Amino acid sequence: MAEEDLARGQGPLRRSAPTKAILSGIVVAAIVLVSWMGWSAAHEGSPLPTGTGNAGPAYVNLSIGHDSQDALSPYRYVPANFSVPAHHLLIFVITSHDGSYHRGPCCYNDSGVTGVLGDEEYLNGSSSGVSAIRASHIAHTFTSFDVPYGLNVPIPVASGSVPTMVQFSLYLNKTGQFTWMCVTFCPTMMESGFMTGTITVS
Ligand SMILES: [Cu+2]
Repeated sequence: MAEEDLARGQGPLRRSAPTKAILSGIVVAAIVLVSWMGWSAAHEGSPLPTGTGNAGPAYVNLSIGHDSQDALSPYRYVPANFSVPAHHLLIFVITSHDGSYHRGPCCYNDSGVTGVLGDEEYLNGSSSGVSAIRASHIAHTFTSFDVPYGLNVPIPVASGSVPTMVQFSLYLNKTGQFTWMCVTFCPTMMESGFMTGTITVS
């Protein structure tokens, strides 16, 4: 066999090493990518109702009475269970369509805004906050005795067909699962998935 043929014959063998290295590299990269995607999915938890990227504040949009066809809708937060990032400015926006007053003879002072930045809530896009809602104007509350600093945000009664929009901000810096609830005597008070649920902070 001519030297040239030998060289040609060995050619593919000589080229196989870098080809294998490239293929191995591609396989390793694919495994790393797939693993990373799996890890990301596993660490995402339930998605926020809406949110921004990690750089900005995270928005949590909750609504009450969102479905006019559902008789229990005025007595249900949607979603009731959700996840938020820890160590992040959280901006909650609760839109309530419930026009009825439910406070009743509740044992808890649900009028004051506590446990949120400035201890104030902002109504209907106003830039001035309020620190309490008159008891006779409360439809529901968003309350947690469970989060590190306690939390109480009264949701005023909506007027007619115009929903009430309540905005407040806070940080939740302890990870884990925390229970929130509505402490007014509304028809589904303390019912899981309606007027109580879980905030997962991770
Ligand atoms: Cu309620």
